[in-house]
Amino acid sequence: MAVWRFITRILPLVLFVGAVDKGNFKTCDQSSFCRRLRNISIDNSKYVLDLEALKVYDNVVEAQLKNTEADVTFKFSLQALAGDTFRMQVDEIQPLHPRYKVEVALEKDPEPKKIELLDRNNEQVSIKAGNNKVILKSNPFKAEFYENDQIAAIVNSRGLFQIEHLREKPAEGTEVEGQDPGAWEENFKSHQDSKPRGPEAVGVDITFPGALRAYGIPEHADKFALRTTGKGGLEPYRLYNLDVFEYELDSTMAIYGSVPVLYGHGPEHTIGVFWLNSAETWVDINNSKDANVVSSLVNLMSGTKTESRVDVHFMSESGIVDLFILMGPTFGDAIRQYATLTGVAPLPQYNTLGYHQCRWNYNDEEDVKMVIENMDIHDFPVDYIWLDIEYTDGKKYFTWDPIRFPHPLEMQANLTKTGRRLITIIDPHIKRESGYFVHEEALANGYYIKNKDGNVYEGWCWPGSSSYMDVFNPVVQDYFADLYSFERFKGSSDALYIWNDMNEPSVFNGPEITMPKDLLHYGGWEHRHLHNIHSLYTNLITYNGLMKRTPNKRPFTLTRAHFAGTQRYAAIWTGDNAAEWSHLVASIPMCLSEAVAGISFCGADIGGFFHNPDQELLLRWYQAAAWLPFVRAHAHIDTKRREPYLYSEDVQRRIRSALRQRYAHIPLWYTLFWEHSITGDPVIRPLVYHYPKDVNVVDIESQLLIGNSVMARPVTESQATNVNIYFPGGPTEIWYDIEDYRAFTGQGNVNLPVSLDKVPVFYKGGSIIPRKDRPRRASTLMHDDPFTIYVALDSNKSATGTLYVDDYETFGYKNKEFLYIRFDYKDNTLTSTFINKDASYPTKEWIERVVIIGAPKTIKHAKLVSKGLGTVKLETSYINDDKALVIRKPAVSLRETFTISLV
Ligand code: NBV
Repeated sequence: MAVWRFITRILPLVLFVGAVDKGNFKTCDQSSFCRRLRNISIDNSKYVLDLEALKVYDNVVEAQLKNTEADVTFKFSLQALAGDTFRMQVDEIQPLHPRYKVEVALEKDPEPKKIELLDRNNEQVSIKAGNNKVILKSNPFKAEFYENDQIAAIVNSRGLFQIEHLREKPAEGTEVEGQDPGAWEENFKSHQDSKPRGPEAVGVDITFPGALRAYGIPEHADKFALRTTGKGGLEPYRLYNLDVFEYELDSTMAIYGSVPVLYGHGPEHTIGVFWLNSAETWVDINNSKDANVVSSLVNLMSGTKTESRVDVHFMSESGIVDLFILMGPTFGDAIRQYATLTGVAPLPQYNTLGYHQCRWNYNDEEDVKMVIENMDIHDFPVDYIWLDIEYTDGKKYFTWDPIRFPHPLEMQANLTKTGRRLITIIDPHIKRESGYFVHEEALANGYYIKNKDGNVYEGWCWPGSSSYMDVFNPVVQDYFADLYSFERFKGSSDALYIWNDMNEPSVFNGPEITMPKDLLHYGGWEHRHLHNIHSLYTNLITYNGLMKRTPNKRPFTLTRAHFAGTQRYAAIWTGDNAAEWSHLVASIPMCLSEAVAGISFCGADIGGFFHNPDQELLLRWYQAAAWLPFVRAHAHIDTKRREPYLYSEDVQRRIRSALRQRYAHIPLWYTLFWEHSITGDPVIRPLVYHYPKDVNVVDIESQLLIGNSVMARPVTESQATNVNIYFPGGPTEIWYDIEDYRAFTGQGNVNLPVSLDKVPVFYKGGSIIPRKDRPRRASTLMHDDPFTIYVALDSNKSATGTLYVDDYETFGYKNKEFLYIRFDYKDNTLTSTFINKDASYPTKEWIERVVIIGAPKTIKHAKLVSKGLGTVKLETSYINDDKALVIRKPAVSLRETFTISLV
């Protein structure tokens, strides 16, 4: 019976290949709380801040906030935090039930900052913290945030603030005037949500005066710049971690991840808001540029020029109001302020930045061996091979299929011999099968999530009937983490890392393919309160498990679902995309949105997960993916095999060259990941990040910056013969094509011809880029390889850059075992210095070559001076029509500082 149900009801759903079935997912109008909050009338706020009793302490302002309509009083606090951030919280004074406060997303308790009272009267109170000022207005309540006396953000500007107090359920049959029919019970398709606590939604609106665009709130398969939503128009952006089969592009629908941070950006400043809430959330955006035609006409006729602004409205089903205002003033500052709160990605192993070969599924040990052998025969670099769900014994995680994978340890040892590693999938559903040790232990110890009636919850997923560990329970967290130990996960070795899929969590027969909201978790919380942080706990557990298993190796986990703070534990990918050009296009804005939301380690399935890409699409996908942080090819079980060696010589050559470009630049990626781990700076960046005053870049999402030195404009159009590229930075900025060193000077659009071999990528004049140009089969075999240092000169004939090296896999760097080097080029001389003078690492790496792009044309030779080598004359020669000068064999070790002067 169960099998029959699976075949008839669930399988078609899962293997459904076509457009997304939108009917499986709610619209705002089908969700009672979204309906309620979206219906609040504008400019009619009922909230009043009691200024009389307001108290200003060292770091916090405390007051009471009254909903005058409902006659309920709340506690309000505004805290100033280190790093130009404010935190506004509103909670009930004595709630009927406690309201959920998200803790796990924050890395640590934020550090407070001193507040100064500037002024107070009956209508408003002004305070100051650093360069920022806040004016709290009483009636109606508003909070205005000023950055250096310039208005930057206004909370409750349009009066949409709301916190629904918890209340007793009205007796059966009592009509409550104006109450939404779904307030105490809600149905969606065949699912009923019992909503025992009734209405408990929270919402807030924020206006960014002067802003041109808003960015952030991933994950959506949408544009990088957020679009205007609104009644009768686009649905609000939804944040609710969901497994959406064949998700639709250009859509505000929720998909796998939810990161509730958003930036209002204008030429004057970029201000962020982080809405810390783990419940289902919807966000309306209103950009003044999209104001209706009538108001534009009125403005035109009356000659008034309304200032640009962006209004946003966050609406969540439950929780407290917990809003951080990141005062910038630059985009970089705001992102760093966000990183101070939610943390950064720890330095990954070098090899994780290489190429990952995945497919659902590699069939058996022989298949794995053959794939790697073929990659070697055809000279494709690869660092990781991945196993999807079929490696398990009947979808029982932490086991191996005894027929297809009888010798997992031997398989891993063989991979390690060639410098490769393995990644296996671990999903959160646990097969309910007697004799399966994980299920038996979880059942016996009460580790599973419960139904609303207190019994163990059963859902349907890959293994059929499944239950799910309550990852919110600290005891379960320890237990689950321990499953990653060698003793528990038999057949695993330290060459094995983890892929956490389906952790939204995906439940095939649940409402919206996830868990019912009234399930019960540890501490009595309903699933509705925590849904969006479920995956964060699964990742934390995996991270802790791998750390415990192999304490001196940096863990690697890939996760599908994610939330604010995921970057501390895992990399992400954009889930089940499709083999279509439009999905290739979307991979760039999707990863850029994640990067500004703190999650830089992002990539998309190369080739597209569903369907079969043609050769051109596959090739262009490799070329584009080589310039995103995480590079993995992956494909659905029903697709044709598509390992790169299966294609024509021409396609192979081009894919090989794309992957070699990637491998050559891993030192740059690795240095950027190091810098991210120190500063929080994103590894990839939209143009607007570095060129905030240039209004031409606010919508550019086909180009991206890797750090501040490389700009890529992957070809994502079919049969392209040319592409349009915008060169930012003004008339003196120079961008050099990285292949032929052609210089593009001055700001503006250029139409560049492209062949199938061409990937338009540019070094910014003024940058120094470290590369390893010797091709190898895996990045682990490149550890000792020498560097080529590319110096791309700016209009002043100078440049600067950094390089970070260490043992590339352990935590030795925490004991100062690394070299962090700065290169400066000025007055025809390249100099290296150590940034961290107290750090050292006995590296064998050395400098094999220096390429100076845009060098003067009159150089005869070069002279190296270092302590170890003394003074050495070096040969030079010009290449590419004298566009660059090569300095041959400086042969200086990275361990010593040096100067090389052109003579
Ligand atoms: O485990 C199978 C797949 C996996 O290959 C894919 O990458 C995930 O996003 N998984 C989803 C389950 C279902 C796919 C229809």
